[in-house]
Order: sequence, then structure tokens, then C-alpha cells
Amino acid sequence: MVDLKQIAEDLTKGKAPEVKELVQKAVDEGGDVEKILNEGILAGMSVVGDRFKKNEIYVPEVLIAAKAMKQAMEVLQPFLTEKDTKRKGKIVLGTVKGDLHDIGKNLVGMMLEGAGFEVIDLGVNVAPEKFIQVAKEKSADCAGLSALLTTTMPAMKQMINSLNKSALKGDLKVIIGGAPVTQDYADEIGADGYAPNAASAVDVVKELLAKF
Ligand code: B1M
Repeated sequence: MVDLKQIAEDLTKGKAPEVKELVQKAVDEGGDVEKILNEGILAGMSVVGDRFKKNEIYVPEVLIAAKAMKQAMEVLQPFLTEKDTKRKGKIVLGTVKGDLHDIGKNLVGMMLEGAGFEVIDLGVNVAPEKFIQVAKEKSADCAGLSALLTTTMPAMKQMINSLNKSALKGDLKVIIGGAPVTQDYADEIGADGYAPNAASAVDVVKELLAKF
């Protein structure tokens, strides 16, 4: 029987082929898909998140681990859909209008996926109305906005203003982040949450969506 701890351990080291092979083997052995996800893949990503938060590892290591997670998820995905495994919540994520920086946003998305959330990545240069439109269509619980330019930060405020005028007001939580963004700015524009890095974004979203 595949040791799920081994999957977690290999994932923290970014050993993509080994992780994928072990996950496939665990599935072939008839293992519980949810258990493989939670005790193997997500347990590994949780360790990666903690180490990143403590500055024990850096962006490249996280990206390598996240790549291993993505490959392993390809094996599990068909079974997860089939079993309709309950995800922790749905997040529409994007870099705001006028801004093309996506490395940090992608990292946030990977960490959220690693923590068991469903992420709908809208990419870069996302208009305020687009976040709201897709959140409505997909019944998302949270919108994650990233900005790397001081000149694009006002697009976050525009999104919250539009949200407050929409039917989703109060239902869709908003978390913001990016190098020039601060907690003060989040408070000023009425965002529900702010996170300085990808690992803490997971904690903030968990808190915001505590009902799940
Ligand atoms: Co640009 N750029 N850039 N750039 N770029 C910066 C941001 C800049 C600080 C460089 C500088 O001048 N020192 C500066 C902004 C100045 C300012 O406004 N304060 C700048 C500029 C000016 C520009 C252009 C205007 C340059 C030009 O064309 N004259 C232009 C703008 C294009 C546009 O967006 N319209 C531009 C273009 C580019 C590239 C395309 C070349 C490239 C982006 C490639 C890409 O993203 N695919 C690029 C890059 C790479 C950078 C730097 C060097 C690195 C950014 C990065 O990826 N960091 C950056 C300088 C720097 O930071 N040293 C710079 C790594 C990443 C992991 O960190 O994104 O902060 P970060 O994400 C962190 C946290 O912030 C947080 O978690 C992440 C992980 O811990 N986080 C969130 C991010 N989003 C979050 C969302 C959350 C929560 C947390 O919740 C939803």
C-alpha cells in the first residue's frame, strides 16, 4: 500500500514524477481519493505553505512544489469530479485592470488550490465588472484581487464600489494583495481581507469562508 506520508514528503521536495507515480499507484490500489488528496497532496502543500511563511523556503521552491501538486491533481481530477468531493470554497482570482504582473497572483492561486479551494483564475488585466460577473455565474464565495502597480490599485476600489452596487453585496468576500497593497489600503477601500503573501492569503481566505 502506498504510504500517503511519502506523497506529502515528496511533494514538499518538488519531486513531481515521484508524486504523480505514487498518486497513480494509490488510485490503482483502490485507495480513497479524498484521503489521497487530503493526507497526501494537501498535507504536503500545507507544509510548503508553513515553510514559505517562516521564510524557510522561497518562491522557486513553492513554484516547484506547486507544479508537482498540479501534476498529481491531474491524476485525481476525474475521480474528484465523479465523487463531487466537497471543496472548501470557490474563489475568482485575477490581477486588476491595467496590470500584467501575474507571478504573485499565480502563487496565491496555487497555494489556495493546495489548501483545497477551487480557484477560477481570470488572468491579468481583469476589469472590476468581470470579477463580479464571473463570481455571479460560478457562485463564487470570494474574489481575490492582485495589484503590483500603485497606479492600478484604484481598480481594487472600483471593484468593491461595483460590488456594493450589485446583488452580490455582502455575499462575495474580497481579499486583496500585491507588493504595494497594505492592510491600511484594504481598510480604506472596504476589502474584507488583505494578505502580504501567498501563504497568509490561504489563512485569510480560510477565515473569511469559515462557514465551509
Ligand atoms: Co514590473 N514593476 N512593470 N514587470 N515588476 C514592479 C512591480 C516594480 C516595483 C519594479 C520597479 O520599478 N522597482 C514597478 C512598480 C512600481 C510601482 O508602481 N510602485 C514595476 C513597473 C513600473 C512595471 C512597468 C510599468 C514597467 C514599464 O513598462 N515601464 C510594467 C507594467 C506592465 C503592466 O502591468 N501594465 C512592468 C512590467 C513587468 C514585466 C512584464 C516585465 C514583469 C511581469 C511578468 C509577470 O508577472 N508575468 C515585471 C516584473 C517581474 C516585476 C518585478 C521585478 C517582480 C514582480 C514579481 O513577480 N515579484 C517587480 C519588482 C520587484 O518586486 N522586485 C516589478 C515576485 C512575486 C512572487 O511577488 O507579485 O509581490 P508579488 O506577490 C507576492 C505578494 O505581493 C502577495 O503574494 C505573493 C507571493 O508571496 N500577493 C498577494 C500578490 N498578489 C496577491 C493577492 C492576494 C494576496 C497576496 O490576494 C488575492
